[in-house]
Amino acid sequence: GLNKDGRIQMHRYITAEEDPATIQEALKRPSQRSTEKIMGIVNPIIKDIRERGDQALLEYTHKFEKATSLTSPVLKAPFPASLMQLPQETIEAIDISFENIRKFHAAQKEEKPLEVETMPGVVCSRFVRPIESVGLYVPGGTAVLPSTAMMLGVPAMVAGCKNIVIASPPRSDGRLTPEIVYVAHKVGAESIVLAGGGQAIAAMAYGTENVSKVDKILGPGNQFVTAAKMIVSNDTSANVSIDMPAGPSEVLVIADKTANPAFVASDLLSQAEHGVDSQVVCIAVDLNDAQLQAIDDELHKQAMALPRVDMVRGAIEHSVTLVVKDIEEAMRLSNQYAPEHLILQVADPVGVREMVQNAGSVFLGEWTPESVGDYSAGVNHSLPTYGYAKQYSGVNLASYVKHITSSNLTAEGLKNVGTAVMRLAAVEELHAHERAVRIRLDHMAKTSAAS
Ligand code: HSO
Ligand code: ZN
Repeated sequence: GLNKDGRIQMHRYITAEEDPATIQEALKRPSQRSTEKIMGIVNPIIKDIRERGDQALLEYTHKFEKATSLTSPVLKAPFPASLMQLPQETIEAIDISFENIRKFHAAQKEEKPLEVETMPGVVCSRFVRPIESVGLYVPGGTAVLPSTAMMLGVPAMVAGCKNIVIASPPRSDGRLTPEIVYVAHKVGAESIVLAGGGQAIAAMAYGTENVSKVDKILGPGNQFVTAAKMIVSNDTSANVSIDMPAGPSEVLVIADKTANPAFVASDLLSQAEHGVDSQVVCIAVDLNDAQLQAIDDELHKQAMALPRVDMVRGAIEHSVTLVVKDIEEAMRLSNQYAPEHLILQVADPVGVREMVQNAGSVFLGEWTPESVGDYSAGVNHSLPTYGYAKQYSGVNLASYVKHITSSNLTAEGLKNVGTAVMRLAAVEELHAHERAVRIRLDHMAKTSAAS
C-alpha cells in the first residue's frame, strides 16, 4: 500500500524465497463484510417491497439515493428524447461499442437445433428458446456505468428476450444518466426501474404495481445487491434465477521481459480505480530489479495523476507483485487465483492462452488493454470474480436462453430401446413406466399379426 515516503506501491514477493503458504495468503481476496449482517439488512427491505410495492420502492429511493423529487419509480418505454440528450461523440462511441458487442454475441447463436439418432429410430434433439423476461441491474455508486447497460442489454436483445427491464439507481436529482436511457432505448427495454440495491432486485423478482416481474436477474452490484439476488433466487415462490455471485473487480497481469512497464502499470491501475476493494495482481516472469523498479515507478507516477487516486490507494493496499521464475509457474498461480481479467503481456500471448484453465476474460499482448474489453471490443465485461471463474462463465448469449430437448421415436426405435427401458423400470419397481412401453410393443405385435 502506502509506504513511509507516501509512495503508492504493491507489496512484492519473490516466490522462490517464500514458502507456498505465504504466497497463498498474499493471493487471498480481501475479506467481505459478513454475509449475515448484510442479509439482516436486506431481508426486511425485500419483505417491505413484497408488501407495499411501488410505494416502498419509492421511499427507499428517496432515502438511499436522496432523490426526493422522484414521484414514480418506473419509466415505461418509449423513453422521451429529452431524457437521452447526449453529445454527438458520446452517441458515436455508444453506437460503435453497441455494434461490436452485438456482432460478437450474435455469432454465439446456435443456428440449427442439435439432432442425434442415438439408435436406429431414436432421435434426440435440443433447441433454444429465449428467457421471456429479464431484469438487468446497472449499478450506480461511484461511477455511472452505461457500458454495463450495454453488456447486459445487447445479448438480451440478440437472444430475443421479450421483456427487458433495466434497473438503475437515479441521481439525487431524480434523473437517470442519459447514456443509460439511450442504451435502454437501443436494446428495446420495456421499462426502467429507477431504484438500486436490494429494493430494485426485490421489485423485479416479485413484481410490483408498475414493475414487471422477471424470470432472471443479471448484473453486478454491491454486497446488498448480491445478497438480494441470492435471497430471491433461493425463494421458490419468486421463481427467478440469477447470473452468478458477484464480488469486487480484479485483474491479474502476467508480464515478461518484453512487457512495457508503463503499459503494465496502466492496466493495473485501470482495475484499481474501480474501488477500494478491487484487487490487482502482477506476476513478473523472471524480471530483474531494474525492470521491477520500472513498473513500480510507473505505477506510482500514473496513480498520482488520477482523480480517483484514493480508490487506487485502497486497492493497492491489498494488491501484490509476485516475481516467478518462468511462465509455467506464472500460469499455475494464475489458474489457482482464477482472475476475472487476465492480461498476458508476454512474448507469445496466443501460445500462453493454451495454458489458461481459469479466468473470466483474457487480454492478449501489448496492444490489448483491459479497457477495450470493458467498453468496445465486443467481449462481455460482466465476468465471474472472487475465484468463481473456476466454475462460472461470464455473461454471454447462453445466459439469456434455455435449452429444451425433445425425443422422437419410430416404432422401430421403440423396439430397439424398449427392452432397456422396461428392464430399468422393473429394477426401480416403477411398473407404470414399464407398462407404457409394453402396451405399445404389444399393440405393434397385434397389429402386425393382423396384417
Ligand atoms: N472492469 C469492470 C467493468 C467496467 N469497467 C465498467 C469500466 N466500466 C468489471 O469487469
Ligand atoms: Zn473496468
